[in-house]
Amino acid sequence: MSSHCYTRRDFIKAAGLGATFLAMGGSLKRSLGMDLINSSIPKALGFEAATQMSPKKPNIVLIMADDMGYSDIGCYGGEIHTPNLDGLAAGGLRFTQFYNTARCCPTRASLMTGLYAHQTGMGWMTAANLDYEGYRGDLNNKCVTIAEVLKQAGYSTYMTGKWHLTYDKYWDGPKHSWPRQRGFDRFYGTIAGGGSYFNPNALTRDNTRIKAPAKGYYYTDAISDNAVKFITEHNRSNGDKPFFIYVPFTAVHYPIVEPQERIDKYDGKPLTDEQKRLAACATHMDSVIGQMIDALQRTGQRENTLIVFASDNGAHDRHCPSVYWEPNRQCSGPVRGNKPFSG
Ligand SMILES: [Ca+2]
Repeated sequence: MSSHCYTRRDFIKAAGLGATFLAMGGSLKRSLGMDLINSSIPKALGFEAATQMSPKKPNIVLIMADDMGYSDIGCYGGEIHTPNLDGLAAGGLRFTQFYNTARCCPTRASLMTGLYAHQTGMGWMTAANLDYEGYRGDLNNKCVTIAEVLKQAGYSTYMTGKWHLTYDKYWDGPKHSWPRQRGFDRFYGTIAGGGSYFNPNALTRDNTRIKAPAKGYYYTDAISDNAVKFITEHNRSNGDKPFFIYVPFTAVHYPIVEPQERIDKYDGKPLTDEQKRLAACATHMDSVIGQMIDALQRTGQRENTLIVFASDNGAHDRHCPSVYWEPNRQCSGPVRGNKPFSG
């Protein structure tokens, strides 16, 4: 577990400094002097190593959970078994503040564009077009996504998982706001929001609607399997290029239906049945994140890859068990904080 704690502002300053330094090929170091470059924060973020070891741009893996409170996972003190995320935290940085827009779609719009959600047309959810520019329920063409920007910087761009930035009536209609049209070279996942883990809504490969296999399918596994596939195939055919992969899971969004053997592993713990399902769902996600890390290791890309993990918003209050309930305060069981509505 990291012994350092940095604010978001520290991170942005250091990241900007490191990225700028990389882009300037060392001239910044000469012009700014050694002390600034050698401060502890850039070192902790790995930028010093990156600047000294390789001019190659780092790969970026952006993983996101859905409706998971930040203190659920082990490295933040949660009861849920998340050894792979704990391992990443032990070798990286944990942040103690995180700002989001409280619901899926606006948060994802801001994450993808760096803008206020209203500037992207996603002031609310994809469920409705309210006839205001800020509330179209559809990612507009006045913004660029991080995938579009990174493509211009020479990155291959991949996405597996939940998009949720396309107006719900466009699932089978115009594709202008689908991932392939917004900067991603390859896509596997759901255009829509949450749904069944066994038969997800609007399951799509690139621009083609597909059906989940009737048996043996589980969305969390499929998201990871396709991430591993993209990472492996990238290494085989585009290994000289850096890549960006965005992996937004639907775990632990309700309705949580986990294989019983995974739930049974929480028998004997002081958890309600619903908490056990949530815990099993999060542990399942953690285990397939481990498979993605293994793929990076196996292909020799682990050391040149920045891995970021976040949750899109606080936990949903339907997970609130009575044992944790405090009057006049919404609560999420082993989770602190929650979003006010579903999304
Ligand atoms: Ca969410």
